[in-house]
Amino acid sequence: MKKLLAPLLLVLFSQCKQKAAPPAPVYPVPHERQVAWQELEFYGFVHFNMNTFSDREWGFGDEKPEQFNPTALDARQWARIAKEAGMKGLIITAKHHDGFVLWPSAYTEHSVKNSPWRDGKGDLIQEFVDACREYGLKVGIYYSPWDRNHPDYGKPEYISYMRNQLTELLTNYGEIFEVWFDGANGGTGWYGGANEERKVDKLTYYDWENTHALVRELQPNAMLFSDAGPDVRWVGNEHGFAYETTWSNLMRDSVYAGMPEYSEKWASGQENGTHWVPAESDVSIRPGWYYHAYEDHKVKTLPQLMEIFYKSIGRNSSLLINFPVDTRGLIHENDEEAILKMAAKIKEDFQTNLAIEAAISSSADRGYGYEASRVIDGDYETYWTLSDGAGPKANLELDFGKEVSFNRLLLQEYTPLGQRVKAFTLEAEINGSWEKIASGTTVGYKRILRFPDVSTQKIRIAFEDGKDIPLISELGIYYAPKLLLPPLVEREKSGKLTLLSPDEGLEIRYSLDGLEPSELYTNPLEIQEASTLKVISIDPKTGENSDMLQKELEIAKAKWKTEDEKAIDENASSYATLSSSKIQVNLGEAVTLTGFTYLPMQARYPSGHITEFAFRISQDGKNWTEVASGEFDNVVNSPIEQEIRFDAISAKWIELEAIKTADGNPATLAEIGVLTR
Ligand code: FUL
Repeated sequence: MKKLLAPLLLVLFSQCKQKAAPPAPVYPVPHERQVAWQELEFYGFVHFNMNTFSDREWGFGDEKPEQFNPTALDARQWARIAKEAGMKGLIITAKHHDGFVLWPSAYTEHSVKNSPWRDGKGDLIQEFVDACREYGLKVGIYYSPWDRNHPDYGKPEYISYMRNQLTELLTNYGEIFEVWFDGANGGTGWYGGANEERKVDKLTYYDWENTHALVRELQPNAMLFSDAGPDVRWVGNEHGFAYETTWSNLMRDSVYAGMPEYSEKWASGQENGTHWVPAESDVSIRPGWYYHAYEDHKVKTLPQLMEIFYKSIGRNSSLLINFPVDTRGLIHENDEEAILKMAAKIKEDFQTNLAIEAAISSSADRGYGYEASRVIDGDYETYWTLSDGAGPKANLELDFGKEVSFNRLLLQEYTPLGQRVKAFTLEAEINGSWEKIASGTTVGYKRILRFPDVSTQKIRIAFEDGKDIPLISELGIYYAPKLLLPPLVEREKSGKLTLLSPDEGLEIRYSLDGLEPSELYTNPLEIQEASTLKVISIDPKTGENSDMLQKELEIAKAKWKTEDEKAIDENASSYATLSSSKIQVNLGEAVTLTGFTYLPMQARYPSGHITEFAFRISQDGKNWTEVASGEFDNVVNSPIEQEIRFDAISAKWIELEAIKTADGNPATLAEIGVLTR
């Protein structure tokens, strides 16, 4: 009898508990395809095309198909890495500004079909699609509207060419999740041999309305990307950073791809934007979008990648990280290592949602089906909200039942009914009173706040302002373990040494005498002598420490003088141009030298790398003795600090002469230094 009663009661009970109708939307709201896309959050870019082989970022359009010749291309390697990194899709540069196409298009000869790769029988889009499907990744296509190769670029005929190619791409390769139209339009190009500048009216030339309509017809679920949307918009920078306040709403009719002032005025979205056009943050894992061997040492570090994660996905944006696939046709080992470290750290930071174990209550709710507990049920489709007309203000309160420590708050709005929240605050109950811990403005699809560790039993999230009643789908409270990496070391010309912690709340210990790093670092140090720095970061909570970093510090450059201070300012990003092919430095006193160092220019587009040199010393700045000469072998591909040693000799002056530079341009130099040990 008892057995029957329970289910019966449950049925009766649930019948009296009717779920009220959902609130009315706050417009604009996303289209279904946008809702599905938003859940992807993280996907990858593959920049691989003619530029990979011409070693350029923007090829001129006069390259030859024969140049396209990867030696070990394996799209499955790209897909495997993307999958392991937690990405949900990949977007490939089917055609970049130089016009070369990765598939055997019927409409051009400037294609893989005339390249030596796979004897001209290859179809890289097909290989890419097959690899993505095998790994369960969505497929996206980047197609550059600007074409520096095509003779008709700038004329109406080119628009037909572009649409023909889009038709090939969007009919022959199955489902495409995003079509990426670049806003870059430079002007000059080869244009079938015309070698001239061609300007187009970016607003009207591409007849976007009909070009978009074609994409819609062929791929109704594909998201259309450009600065202006219509489905997803550019975030306005190539750092991978969205904004503290990021609206998915956009004044769409006021923007167009490639327009001036887009980044400053429009990119963060507008509270009263007329259309739903969420942001996508794109960034390359290296400085360049395309592969250049000289950037092998410039792959983004884990702290940089985590900063990108928190400032994109954590700020109501999707994240698109680019792999510049190398000339072999593979993602470089350094890039793979970096992205997998990032994936592991994201996993670690969001391992355990402490909110799930908490008792949750709210200042008000809309009744059955919309209670506070909906924010911790792990189901995005259910949400906590208020009665109609209740306004934007309300609180959620969590009682963990015991003291817990955390440093991350994650919130998600139920965006299918519009983005609403304009201001919220996280408070913790400390010694019986509520203290403000952190606050934010917009939430949107996902918002993550980072703050120093807090230990408490109770927290409150106060929604303070919004466009209407808040609809909160999910809430997470996490303890992200410290980024236990060695501190960053910064030196100034004066000798001042600053050690920077890779994360909040870490302790730094160091030594300058070659012994174990035991001294607690509190303030910058003044280091004049050559010394061996050993340094570690320690998490005082766990007692764990990072790997140790050892760095040989040279004598400070405080007394040094030269004609262009940028060569001795200890700043790798500044550089001096050597007008007379020489640089002379007065060391201010006699120093026993055992060698010198040369850091090549570190800019994104460097010039004047020194490949042949002579190095001289002097006691008076007049009479010079040559102590070394030779080559910097691999300085173009690997512009890292070069060290040249010679027999110990005392000097008051040094001189470096550039006998030859890699590109014949005047020699440049980020930094010159000496070795004294
Ligand atoms: C930019 C292009 O000019 C770059 O080469 C790259 O493709 C990047 C994703 O978009 O606008």
